[in-house]
Amino acid sequence: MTTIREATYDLLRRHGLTTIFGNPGSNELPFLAGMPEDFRYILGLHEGVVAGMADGYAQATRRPALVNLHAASGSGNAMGALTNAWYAHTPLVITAGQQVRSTIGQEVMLSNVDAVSLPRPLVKWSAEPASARDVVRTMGQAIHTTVLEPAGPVYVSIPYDDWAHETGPEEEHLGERTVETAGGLSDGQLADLVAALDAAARPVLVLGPDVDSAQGNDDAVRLAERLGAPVWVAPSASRCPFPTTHAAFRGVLPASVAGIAGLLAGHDLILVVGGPVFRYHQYEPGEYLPDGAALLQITCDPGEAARAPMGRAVVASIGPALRRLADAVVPRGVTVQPRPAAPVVPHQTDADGRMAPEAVFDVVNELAPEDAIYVNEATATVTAFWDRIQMRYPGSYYFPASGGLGFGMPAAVGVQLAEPGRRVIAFIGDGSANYGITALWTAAQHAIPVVFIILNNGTYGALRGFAAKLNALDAPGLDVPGIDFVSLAAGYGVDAGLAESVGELRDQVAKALASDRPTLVEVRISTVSPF
Ligand code: TZD
Ligand code: CA
Repeated sequence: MTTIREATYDLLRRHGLTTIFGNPGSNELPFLAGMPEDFRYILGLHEGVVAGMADGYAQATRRPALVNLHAASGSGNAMGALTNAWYAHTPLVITAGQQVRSTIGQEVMLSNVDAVSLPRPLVKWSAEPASARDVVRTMGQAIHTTVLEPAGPVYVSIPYDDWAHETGPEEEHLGERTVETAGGLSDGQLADLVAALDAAARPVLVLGPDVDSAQGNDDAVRLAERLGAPVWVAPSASRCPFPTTHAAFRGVLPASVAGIAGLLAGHDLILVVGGPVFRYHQYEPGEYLPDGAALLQITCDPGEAARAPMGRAVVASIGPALRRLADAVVPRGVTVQPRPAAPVVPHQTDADGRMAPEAVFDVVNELAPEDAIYVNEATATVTAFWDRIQMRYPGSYYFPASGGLGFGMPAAVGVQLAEPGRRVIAFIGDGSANYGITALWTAAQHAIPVVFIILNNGTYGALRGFAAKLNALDAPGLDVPGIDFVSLAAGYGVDAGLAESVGELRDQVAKALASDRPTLVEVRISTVSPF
């Protein structure tokens, strides 16, 4: 006899979903009891951290990840993290234990009342199987739905008395199913796009995060080189789609209407690939496009295509589209000159014992391996980061895709778990760190060797920048003094130290990179404007 529980594990195994990121409760125990030996369970101490670890893991593996949460309360704790997973197009199969079917209506303790509505609108699809005999098919539907383009989280609530039921003919063919997308450009669309690019006098590329998820980075380089076009990264960058060491790399566009139109002035064709048009943040109204410019967008997400305020959009799988465009455009034999080098900044502490963030990035860039992976959640210093940290390979950068804090520390753990052959270095602001601090414990327990660098300026630096812009400088709640991250790290079992000079920073980062355990380095930095 095969139970629904056994058949579900078998289905998960067939799809490679053998790592479970979770935080358990009573409703989940009947599924987890006797977990097969080829599965591993990664415990997170808060569901925001569980979802953030799974998000990092899924993005870095470019495969779906499995999450198991406790009913409504656990799911609720994960919701903030789902804002990031949703905008990152991260495939996550989130399961939540539900109370015994016959008792949900009584609203017994830890029942998930209206479970299907709970995670909306941050999931592509949510379900609670109508009977035990539909659990395995529903899980299959969840797995197929999460990866179909655009990928995104899905949610399944499962009453715990379902697991012990026997399977029957309903389950027989589920394991063999495959479901796939064939989202290519038609020949006519390709010819049209190529004609537009070839006809442009001064084209520019703007690349979004889905270029990196589709591993289209090399094709983006080829396309840029053949067109002789400069390359910008789309605003609010959550991944690095183009080598920052390439001469054509110009930086990350600012997240405002006026800022983007200003920087792209002079171009007659803006080709945006693998991202929304555009993920603006600070409200600086103005013309959406520079004078005389047309915009073409290629996105895998119909929602991104439909909601953009300008341009012609084509919905297609990013990898093949980029490859075919790069093959087809006429090489122009033009080489783009590199942008000016980042300004030199003194590498010393100021009178208050604070280091310039630029100096911290310089030291880490010098010591880190060339293929290091960066997770960034220090909000005011993002521009300095992109100016100074060199990233050459696909999968080198992760930032919260919707700006929801609490992603950085957990995602760093998930990415490092997915990429044991590369080192993950996480720059985390002293504000951001507190939303996901318990990820340190998981890193320590599994010896996941992330190098956490806490950039401590004692304040919500980005909000100070916004407060100045929004005439809100007297707003309360902008400072976070008095947090000792070295002690917090020690409390969760992570080796940690405070670097009080550039020399100490150098030593501690070198030591952290040599360690096979997680390490935290706290450094006091001066506050810079996020704009
Ligand atoms: N809560 C959550 C979950 N996400 C948010 N984005 C915010 C609050 C608001 N917020 C920002 O958008 S940036 C920021 C906050 C609180 C400050 C982060 O401070 P930090 O980094 O110390 O991590 P900086 O470099 O000092 O800005
Ligand atoms: Ca800060």
